[in-house]
Amino acid sequence: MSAPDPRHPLEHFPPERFPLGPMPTSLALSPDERAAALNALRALPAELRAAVAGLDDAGLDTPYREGGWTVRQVVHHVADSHMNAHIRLKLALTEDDPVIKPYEESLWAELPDSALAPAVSLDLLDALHTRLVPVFAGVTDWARPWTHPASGRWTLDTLLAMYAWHGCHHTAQITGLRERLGS
Ligand code: NI
Repeated sequence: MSAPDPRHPLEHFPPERFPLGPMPTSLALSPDERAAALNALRALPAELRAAVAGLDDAGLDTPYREGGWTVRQVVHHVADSHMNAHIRLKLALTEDDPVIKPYEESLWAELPDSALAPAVSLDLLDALHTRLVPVFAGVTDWARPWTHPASGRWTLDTLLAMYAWHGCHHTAQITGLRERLGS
C-alpha cells in the first residue's frame, strides 16, 4: 500500500480488489479502535499463513483478480509494505514530523525476491510483527505527525489504522479468491 492519494477517486473500489473497502485515513482512533488494530497486526502473520496454506505452485501463481498480482506476489508485497511500516513508525517516533519515502510497490513486486516461496515472507512477517507490535503498543502520543510527500500530514493513529487494514485487506483478497475458486 501507499499512503492515501487524494487524487484517487474514492468511489471506485471494486470488491475483488477492495474486499474490505477503502483504507481508513482517520487522524484519531478511540482506545478500543487502537486495541482492535493492534490485535489485527498481532494476528496478521498467522492469518496470512493460513490464507495460503495448501496452495501448490499453480495456486500461488494465480492472480487474485484479473490483471492483479498473483497470490505469491501479494504475500511478498505485504512483507515489503510492512517493512516500510516499521521504518515509518520508527522515523515518526524519533524525528520531528519526518517526510517518509514512498516506493513503487508494483515495480517491487516484479523484482526477483517476489518469485520466492511465500514461506520466506511469512517467516519474515512473523519476526517483523514480533518487533512492530510492541513499538506500536508503546506509543504514548498517538497524534505524533509524519508526512507523506504526496498526501500530506498524518498521525501515528493513521499509521496504525492503515497497516492494520492493509494486512486484512490483502489476506481477504486471497481468501476471496479461494472462495470463488473453491480451492
Ligand atoms: Ni498493499
